[in-house]
Amino acid sequence: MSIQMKDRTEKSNTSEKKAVGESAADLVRDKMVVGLGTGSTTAFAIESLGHRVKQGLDIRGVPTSYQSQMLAIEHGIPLTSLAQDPVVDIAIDGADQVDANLCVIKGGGAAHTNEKIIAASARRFVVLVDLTKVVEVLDHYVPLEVMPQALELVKCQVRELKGKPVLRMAVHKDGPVITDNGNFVVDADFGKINDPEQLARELSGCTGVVEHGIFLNANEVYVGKPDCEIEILKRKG
Ligand code: A5P
Repeated sequence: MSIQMKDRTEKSNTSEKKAVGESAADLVRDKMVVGLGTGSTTAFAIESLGHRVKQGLDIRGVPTSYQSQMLAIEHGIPLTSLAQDPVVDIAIDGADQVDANLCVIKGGGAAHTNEKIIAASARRFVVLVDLTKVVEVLDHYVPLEVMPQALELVKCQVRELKGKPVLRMAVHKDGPVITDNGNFVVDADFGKINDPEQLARELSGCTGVVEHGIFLNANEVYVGKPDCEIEILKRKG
């Protein structure tokens, strides 16, 4: 089992994820266009939104992945796209790690490019995590969605930035993970990331990287605690 898979399977914290998922769903109002994130935490928000839709809530969801598209269909949430609704009222999504300045690392589920497009199209971007994902200094690997033909070039550029690149391998498929957009994922370990803004700029400048997993535009982070209380971290200023 790769390190990445271990991270995703060992930390489940289901009750905290459910609590933040349900409270994020409560932020949604009638007529809103809602960005539907990817992952096990947002799945609870989608399920909860589905219950409210059955009770009459009138919303349209913009899915960030096949996973969220399928879940939304399963729970009866009407879907739309950025082509039809280019402005999203609220995007709700999970994360792999968050710091106190609301810098976020995403992409553990290989969906960060579509997640970033939808978060950037949103008036309000709400991130959902459990307490284990909140840190002083980010040190999670940074997922990079990479054009397949640029794999070796991207690995070289990551090494020049003092990172250790690993091609993410699939679990129930031979060979690499292929994203919903048909690309590879390289997980880049930079150790402690003291300046996420700078690293984000540098990764954006790497040829062949479609998108990196550092998100700097979260408006709020909902943190689920073990007692199922929720702390809301808000962007300062
Ligand atoms: C998908 O690529 C990711 O950005 C997820 O949103 C992130 O990994 C959080 O997933 P969990 O809620 O399953 O921990």
